[in-house]
Amino acid sequence: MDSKQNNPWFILGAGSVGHLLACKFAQEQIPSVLLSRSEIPLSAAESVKEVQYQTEHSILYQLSYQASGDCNKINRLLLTVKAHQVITAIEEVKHALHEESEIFLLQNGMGITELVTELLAGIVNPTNIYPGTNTHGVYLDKNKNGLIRVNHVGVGAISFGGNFSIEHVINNPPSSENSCFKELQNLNLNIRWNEDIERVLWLKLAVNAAINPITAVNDCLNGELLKSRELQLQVEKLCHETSLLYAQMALEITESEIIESTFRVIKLTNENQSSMLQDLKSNKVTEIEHINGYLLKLSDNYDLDMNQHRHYYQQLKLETIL
Ligand code: KPL
Repeated sequence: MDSKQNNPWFILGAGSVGHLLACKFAQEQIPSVLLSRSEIPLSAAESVKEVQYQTEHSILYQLSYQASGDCNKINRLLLTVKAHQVITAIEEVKHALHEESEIFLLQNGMGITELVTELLAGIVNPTNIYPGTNTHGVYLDKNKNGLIRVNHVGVGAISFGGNFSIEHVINNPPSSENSCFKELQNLNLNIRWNEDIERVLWLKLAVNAAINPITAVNDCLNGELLKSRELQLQVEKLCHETSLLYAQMALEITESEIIESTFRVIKLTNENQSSMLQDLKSNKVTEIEHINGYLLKLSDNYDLDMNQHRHYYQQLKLETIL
């Protein structure tokens, strides 16, 4: 085995984004392992599975899976679980992490960087924690043979940056020579380094806070938001409220930038089901608390009209109870 085989990328969170990354690693013949959240070692049949990657072409990849409890050393981790699963997910892999482990975060919503930095204090060097965000449109289903199918329906981008939750962060991509970041950039997923990742995350939060609840409540693909004037108005109203909040918080992100970014992501991912719609359809907890709920909590500090956010927040809370 060469050193690459001994140093795979681990992906914790075997949902649509986790599987997209695993397929792209397989395409580049870079070893990666999808971690299942389990104590018990996986059987041979569970450890390697054939998965169909679907764009305009269809390719079969053999992906590797391992139980998180069965993994004893993680050098490079991509955390792709949902925001509300971060605490338990970190608990499950903590034993395998060390000072030099490099951790790449891909959650919707804000506050995750601070949370992971705190959970891993004294275990992982905080400068090795890299917040990030994804705009690729991808969803999972099964093909006619029962294989997992990874539908990559919208080519977006992934941005990572330095850990802004700690002071004096050196905002450079991880380990320049022999860089694991360069390996990520080989994945053909438009993976970039961003000097101001915190701003990118705030902007993405605004985008998710408009696209996700509207598509979830109306049970529609992202692209439907362009086809109906009524839905477009809803998008604009949510973006407007978010911009009022950001102005109060002195974030330099304007309403027109939020609206422009939101419609750009809608166009890029027009055939996608938003992650909130996917969660709702499969009876999973949605990220509403970390997206619109998070904005609503922040707005309590100001005298602001956040009626649209409140409306969607309440609707989605209700949908999850029903
Ligand atoms: O982030 C997404 C999500 O669904 O959570 C987008 C980019 C909007 C794709 O649907």
